[in-house]
This record gives sequence, C-alpha cells and structure tokens, in this order.
Amino acid sequence: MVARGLEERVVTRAIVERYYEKLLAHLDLDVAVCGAGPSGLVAAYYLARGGARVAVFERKLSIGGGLWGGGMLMNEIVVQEEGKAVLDEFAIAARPYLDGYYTADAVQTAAGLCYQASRAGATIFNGVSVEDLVVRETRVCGVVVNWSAVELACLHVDPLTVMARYVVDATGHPLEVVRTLAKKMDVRLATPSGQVEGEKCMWADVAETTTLAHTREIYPGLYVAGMSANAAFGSYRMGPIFGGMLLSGRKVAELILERLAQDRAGGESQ
Ligand code: 48F
Repeated sequence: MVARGLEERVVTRAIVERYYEKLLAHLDLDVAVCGAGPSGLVAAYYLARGGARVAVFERKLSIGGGLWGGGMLMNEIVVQEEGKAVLDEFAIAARPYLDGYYTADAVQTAAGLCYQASRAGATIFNGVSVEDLVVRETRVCGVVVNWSAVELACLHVDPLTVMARYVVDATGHPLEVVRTLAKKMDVRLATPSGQVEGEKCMWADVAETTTLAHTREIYPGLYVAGMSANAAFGSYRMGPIFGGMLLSGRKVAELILERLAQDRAGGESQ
C-alpha cells in the first residue's frame, strides 16, 4: 500500500538526518576497522560484542571483500574445523566435505558476517575509503577518510578525520593502511626488517597458521588482521580457504579488547 501524501522532501530529510546522526556518533571510536572483508567483519563483530565502539570503513558499496567469488568465481569457500566454529557463531551453514574440511556458500557467508556484525552493534560505512592515518608523535590515533566516489573521480577534495584509540588494517592483500604509514612516516614497524615484508606465493597450510601468528600490533595503535597480516610480515597466500581470515578477525578483536580494558583500568587508577 502506498502511504498517503508521501513526500519526497521527507524521504530526503530522513536519509540526511539519520546518516549524519550516525556519522556524528562515530567520530570518536574505540576501534576503526579499515576494510569489510571476512577478517574485518569478524573483528568488528567481536569488538562490538565486547562493548567497544567500532566502525568499519569499506571502499566498495558491497561488504565482504574477497568472499563473494569463492575460488575463481565459484561461490563456495572452504574452512577447517577451527574456522567452522566461527561460522557456527554467526549461524552460517557449513557442510562437511572430507575429514577436517567444510564448505560454505560464499554469498551466505558474506551476508551472514555482515548481518551479524551490524546486529552486534558495529557500524559499517560503505563507499568510504581510508586514505591516510592520524598520528601523534609515535602513535596512530585515527583514520583519514573520504568518499570512494571522490577517489574514483580523482577529485581534489580534502578528507575528514575519525579519531580512534586503535586502528585495524584489514584491507587484505594490498595492505593499504600500513603501506601508507610506512611510505609517509619514518617509522619502524614490528616486522623483522622494520618495513613491509610483502606477500609470498601460495602455500595454504603454512599461510593459515601464520595469518594468526601475524595478527598483532604492527605499530603503536595500529593492528593488522587477515591477509594484511601476512602481507605485512612476509608470509604466503592461501587462496579460497577462509578459516585463517575468520580466526584472525577474532584474534585481533580479543587483543584490542584486552588493551581497551587495560586502558580503562589505567585511567581509573590515575
Ligand atoms: O580482501 P579482503 O577480503 O580481506 P581479508 O579479510 O580476506 C582475504 C580474503 O578475502 C582472500 C584470501 C584469504 O582467503 O586470500 O583474499 O584479509 O577484504 C578487504 C576489504 O578492504 C577494502 C576492500 O574493498 C575489501 O572489501 N579496502 C581495501 N583498501 C581499503 C578498503 C581502504 N583504503 N579503505 C577502505 N576499504
């Protein structure tokens, strides 16, 4: 049924007011997650569940990063036993394949991660790119964002800033946020060489383990998760097996929630 007297100006006002309400409520975050691939979405979910004020900034309109196309556009993904536990938590169906291997529908996975992260209280800003970081002395303390449309049109438009106690680079293979920091600032990262080590070729078994090991703080205030972690620390890629991505998202959330609790305890004891 069409509402009587439907007014376009009300529709416009509703969108503008609600969006700016949302934006204003997220200018000072506990955690800014850069990239809404599987690792970023899982991180956002657990952070929100843990009580953190979290926003995800995603360049594209679609949420889910490399999930949608599965392997070579065949929209199924593979997870191992540990990864399946995370899918269970998100109520995403996983089918047993061979011993220790499960498959899941890529579309249900992308949609499920997005829905649950959003329901848990994480706010997702799609169509927004992180183009730089806010730094103070030797610490990252926020992100510099702009509409992706501005970036795509190569317009010379200054960005805006969102402050955050912690920032997560979950931009996947390109490792965009960490690379920007390394390029613009004379910093030593927590990698063996102090610089970005770069991603190696395919070795799924090793890559799945190292993703988790490399999920950590790479510079004060800045964490890496998912493929960003492997690109930063010089490990292998793993293709369409997604357990490591899911577990990395959960791990980065746990690490940051611990830090937030320590920060709060420190603040209270002062
Ligand atoms: O690439 P992506 O899915 O990252 P991930 O969570 O998962 C990797 C897997 O998809 C797959 C794999 C492992 O199985 O090898 O590739 O590590 O998602 C990264 C998201 O970040 C967005 C990008 O559009 C994508 O959706 N992104 C990248 N750079 C920026 C960004 C940026 N500067 N600002 C905002 N979003």
